[in-house]
Amino acid sequence: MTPDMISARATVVLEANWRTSHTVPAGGLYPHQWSWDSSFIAIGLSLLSPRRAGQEMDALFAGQWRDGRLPQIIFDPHRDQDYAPGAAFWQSGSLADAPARAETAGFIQPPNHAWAVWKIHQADPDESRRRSFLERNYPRLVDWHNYLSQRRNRGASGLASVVHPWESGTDNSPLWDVAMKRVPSECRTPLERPDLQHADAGERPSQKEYAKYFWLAERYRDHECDDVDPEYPFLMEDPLFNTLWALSEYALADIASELGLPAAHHMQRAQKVIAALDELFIPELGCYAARDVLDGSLVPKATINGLLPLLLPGNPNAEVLLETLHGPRFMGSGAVMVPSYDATALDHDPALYWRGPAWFNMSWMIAEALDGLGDVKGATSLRNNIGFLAASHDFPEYVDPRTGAAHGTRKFSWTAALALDAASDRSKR
Ligand code: 9WN
Repeated sequence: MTPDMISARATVVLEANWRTSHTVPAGGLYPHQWSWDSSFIAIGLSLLSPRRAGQEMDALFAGQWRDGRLPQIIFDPHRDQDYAPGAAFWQSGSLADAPARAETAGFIQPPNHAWAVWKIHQADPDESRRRSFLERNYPRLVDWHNYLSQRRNRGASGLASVVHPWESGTDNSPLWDVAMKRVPSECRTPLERPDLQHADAGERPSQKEYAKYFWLAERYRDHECDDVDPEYPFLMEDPLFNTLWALSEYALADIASELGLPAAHHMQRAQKVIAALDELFIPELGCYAARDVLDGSLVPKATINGLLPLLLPGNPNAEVLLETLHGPRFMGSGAVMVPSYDATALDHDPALYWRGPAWFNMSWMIAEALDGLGDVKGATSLRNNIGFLAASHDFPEYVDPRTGAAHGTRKFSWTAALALDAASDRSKR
């Protein structure tokens, strides 16, 4: 399949998933706007139309809260029956810090936004300047990062904590299993699963997991999403979430410099996050772990989250991470894209969501990391697989890492956007 064919097919998906001002991740399964999806999507859109990439980010920031948080989901009021929990569950309008003109979730997602904004600017700096793209987004991004450092430093380590598996973007990753054991499953909200109309139950989190997801969401909402609940049972420091924060903080330094503003404080914050991340590295595991803030324990499971600190420039652990990436637990398992979880683990399941399958955003980020490390051949080979597998299987949500068989929903927007990017030469990287 030629790059032109991949781009043409991906463009059709992105057009179909566009809704006036933003892109839905998938028309059936995910009918609203999701936070970190929009960053990946906007990176792809910037190749088609910088104007549309700008609109995507504007629509997202229209949902930003007064406390700076950028919510996980901005709801489309016309589709509230089609996804759970929705706007009726969150009732964000009743919370003082929530925006008046948008209904949103109270949770957040990984902060890849400043990183994306800087990439979009770099794709066409003249167009970006004409549209004041950086001027508009810089203050919003600063508020967002301030929320992370002021409200989410729950473990006082300098890292941001996630308060729900959904906030990690890797919902049922084995990293959260032990902490989820202390979360009750007696939620009060009826357990509706509209998701199961669009994806096989065997490829989605279980009913028991959902009951716990809802219980946590109720608890967070009923505490006014205030991030100070002393009895809250789930606080985790995720290596991927914090890697993206550090990268985004570096991007804020670039954006500030471009705008002629002071940038040193952004560099310092990035370095602080990176120094704190070092405490999550387990040499014997060959990658980073997640930390349970409530008891300080590290979760020694090899996941894609733990490999992605490879993206951090000058990471002193890069050699060990590369060995793990190329070893039998990940690419050395005969994989065509990077598994989300250790392929040798007894509970690895190549079809079950974040417990084995390969996701396009993750492999795309690994390709970015390999580029950064000078492994152009490795990055190109991964990008070729991303483009081919995406376009030949109707842009699936995730694939079996070894066979490439498609799973989850189809016509998934970030798969299309990142396949588009992978198929482009992006000025020869
Ligand atoms: C909950 C939208 C989102 C992605 C996440 C992915 C999945 C939602 C769900 O879909 O999560 O946020 O209902 O399963 O795990 O990364 O942002 O595409």
